[in-house]
Amino acid sequence: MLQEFRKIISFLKERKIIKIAILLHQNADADAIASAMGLKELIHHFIPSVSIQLFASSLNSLTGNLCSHFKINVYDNLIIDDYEAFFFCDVNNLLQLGELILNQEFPGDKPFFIIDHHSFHEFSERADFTIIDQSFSSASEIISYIFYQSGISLPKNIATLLLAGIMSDSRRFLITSKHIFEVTNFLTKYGDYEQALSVLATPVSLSERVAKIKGMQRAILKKIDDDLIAISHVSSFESAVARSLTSVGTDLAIVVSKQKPSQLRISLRCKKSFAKKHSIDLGEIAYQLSLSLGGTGGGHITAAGINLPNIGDLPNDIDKLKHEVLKLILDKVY
Ligand SMILES: [Mn+2]
Repeated sequence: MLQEFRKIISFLKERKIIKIAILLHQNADADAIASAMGLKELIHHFIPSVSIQLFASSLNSLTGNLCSHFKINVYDNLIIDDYEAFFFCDVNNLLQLGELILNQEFPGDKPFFIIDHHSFHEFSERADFTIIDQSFSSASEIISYIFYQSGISLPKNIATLLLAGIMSDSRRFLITSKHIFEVTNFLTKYGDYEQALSVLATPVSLSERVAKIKGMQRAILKKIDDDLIAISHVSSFESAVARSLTSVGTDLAIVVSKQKPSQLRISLRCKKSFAKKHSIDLGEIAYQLSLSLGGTGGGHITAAGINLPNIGDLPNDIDKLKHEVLKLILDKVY
């Protein structure tokens, strides 16, 4: 990996390239930003005179905080003519760039490189050099591994960012890889682990917290054999409430949200073990129910939602409504 990176550096030096743009996927996440900042630092280590800028068509809400915390500038107005070479970081195709390239010819006659951990895309065959390895849990881990292999020391903020990138994409080490622990250990020599954890914590609004607590208080529990099922109602944040109910131990959580004048949203969450035990797919159940109730619905195996523009024949009284919805869903499960 270090060897491949050295090839890129030699290439940049030979061509006397001094203006580089690092391109990130739309809705850039913590891994995208962190790996790009790490890459920038790495390139600067070998070629101090080069100027490097980060581009993403949009940031996700968490990354906004991350950028202001670490004073990182990410631009959304890329002019290809202004740069001599491009790095794709945490992304390996043009589609994921969103509107960054829009109506511009890419890359023209300019070189570009890809550093990524996502599955293969044929676009990457066009790159001058690639470092693409799906066995790494994040692009941040790839960049950190190059630092680790080369023994280059890291500034504190870069090491902390890379820690945050690794923790974010690995879902706090739920998804691991061959090098993740040695690389993390290496980064903690320079960075601040506690700070990396805290920048990843998303602040939860007061209204969401209130909705969660009310949702818990109003939950009606039903025990069927060893299964614990809960149904509750809130006026908003129904999916967050359903998630909270499963996180405290409910196997299946159903949360209804009645909207004015007669709209109804239903959020469903269940434990993986519950879906497996009953061979169910909540997305499929939501879809089926939405067809019979006259709305839209769908989702995944353990998380789904139903949206009814009109409550129709369902009871208006909230308690009766909850019982009716519970019955409809349980009929699909048992
Ligand atoms: Mn990533």
